[in-house]
Amino acid sequence: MKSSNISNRPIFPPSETKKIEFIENQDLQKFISHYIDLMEPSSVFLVTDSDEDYEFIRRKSLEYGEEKLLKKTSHTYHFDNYLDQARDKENTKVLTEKREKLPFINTMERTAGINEIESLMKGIMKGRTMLIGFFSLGPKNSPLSLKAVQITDSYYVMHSEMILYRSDYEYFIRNPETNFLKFIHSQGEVDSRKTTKNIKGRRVFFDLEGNASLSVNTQYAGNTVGLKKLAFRLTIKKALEEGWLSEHMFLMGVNGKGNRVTYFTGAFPSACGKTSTCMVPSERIVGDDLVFIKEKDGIARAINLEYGVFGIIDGVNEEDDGTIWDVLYGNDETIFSNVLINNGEPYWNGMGVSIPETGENHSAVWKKGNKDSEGKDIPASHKNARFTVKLSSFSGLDKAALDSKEGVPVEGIIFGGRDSDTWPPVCESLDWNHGVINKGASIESETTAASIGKTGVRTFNAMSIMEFLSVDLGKYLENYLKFGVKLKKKPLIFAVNYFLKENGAFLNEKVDKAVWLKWMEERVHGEGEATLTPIGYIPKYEDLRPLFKTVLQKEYTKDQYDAQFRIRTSKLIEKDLRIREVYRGLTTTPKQVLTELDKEIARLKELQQSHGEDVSPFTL
Ligand code: SPV
Ligand code: MN
Repeated sequence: MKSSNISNRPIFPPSETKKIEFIENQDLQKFISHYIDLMEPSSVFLVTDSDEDYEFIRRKSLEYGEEKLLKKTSHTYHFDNYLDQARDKENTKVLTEKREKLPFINTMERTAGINEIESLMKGIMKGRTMLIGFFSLGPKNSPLSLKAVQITDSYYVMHSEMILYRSDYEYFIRNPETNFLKFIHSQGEVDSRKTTKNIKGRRVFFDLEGNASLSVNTQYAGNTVGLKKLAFRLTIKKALEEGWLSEHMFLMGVNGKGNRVTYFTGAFPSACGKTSTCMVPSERIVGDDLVFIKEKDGIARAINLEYGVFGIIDGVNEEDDGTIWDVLYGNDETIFSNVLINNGEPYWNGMGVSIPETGENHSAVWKKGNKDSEGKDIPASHKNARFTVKLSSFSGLDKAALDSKEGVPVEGIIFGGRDSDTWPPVCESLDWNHGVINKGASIESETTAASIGKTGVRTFNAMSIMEFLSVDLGKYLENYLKFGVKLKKKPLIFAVNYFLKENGAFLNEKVDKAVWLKWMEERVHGEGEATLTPIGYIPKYEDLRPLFKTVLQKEYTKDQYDAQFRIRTSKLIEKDLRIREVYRGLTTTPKQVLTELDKEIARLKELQQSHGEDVSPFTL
């Protein structure tokens, strides 16, 4: 039955009528109808998987002015409003039935939330075209993937989504019963630069019940591109209900002995080395931000949900980030957002070349020394300026793993933090529970002087998921612990810390992570020795020295090893106590959490008594 009554509406041009008639999904028809009635667009455009539709969106974004061409015509740039440069925590809310209190989460009663945001959306698309995109979150035809529909009136948002995800209109035609995630977005009224005007009306709401996210009066991709962090809130809940993991993690292959490839996932808070780890030039990148991990036949298998990278550009320079640099200076399609534009070229802070003192940036026409309304210096590019590219632009891409329908087996999980005085550079947990609790659930990230005015302020960020959490943290951890029980072969869990300091100076170089990856890869295969400490296993000097030689052509000294791998007992006990305090305050904390933390504290105290405060790894 071709039952498309919505296609009779006058706002459907004949071309679009055909496209919608091919899809017989009743839920989809109702969904689209509802938002056409609410937002009152003057026209509708359905984005199929065709090259023509891709080109249409890209061209319209330029014509309308949300993006502009750079000198290299495969490159475009986009600005978000000066006040719309990042995720908006305050106006991001999870809608729950009875305004159920969820620790760490900004919740709101569902009906009130929907009424509030729908009243902001009323008639908001008048005179505009509603764009409707159909996507696969994960590889097409994979049992691990989910489907999603994005409604937006922003060509830039749709264009970004088409770079970052797989268009899958075909699937909706072939499977009329498909369940799908729903994303509804409007950028609202825009100014002459085509940036959102009504920032006060910005809202990002999650309707977990309705499997939907609604966002309005914003353009920043983290608030608008549905399949990215909006879907994440919905899939965290789904994973909890169904017993798998939806995580804020990269996915990469590490090349080992012979032709062995070992897959790792990794969760790090932002600016802690996540992107640069999965893009270490000698290894294989699969994805840099979001994975699903599911159990099959006792093995944990992971897919990258994305097809592209929405990466931080600040500080990307040729020496430290050769892989990204090559992409940004290549010819592939790229959107630069919130960077400085001068004479058709993009510039950003920390790029390692001199930056022009004038141009156009997120504050409009810019000159060095310009101040904002609060009297603060406006930087050439925003700290959260980004690049949007397809993963296929990266030379180190593991294409087979990216497209794998079954996902790749996860053999190691890495948790990273930013700690000047606790965790050593790399450490293997004692077992699954110890890794989940004392590594993942204990991540802290130190703020830098630049962002807060005071260094060393540690922010608790379990699994680097706290800003995206949509479920009770205790239940989330319980699911993680239970997931391990299902596995015949549990991935080893590691913690890394690239930010250890002594007398104010970093103890490691950025490139050292390449060595830690090789060590972890060997450990997965039972190779290499390790020293048992109260916090887990650390590498032996004799194993690291040859690795530094072969991987980095560096001489690694005993003194360096000694300084980097000391067990700083008091600092570690203080950290465990801080984490213990957080979990003690939650009613749903699984009992293993406090037990595991207590056991580690006891082991550290014992070591402190026998070996003193600051313990050299050579004495263990
Ligand atoms: C992050 O900040 O973790 C990102 C970018 O990946 S955003 O889309 O804003 O979440
Ligand atoms: Mn992220």
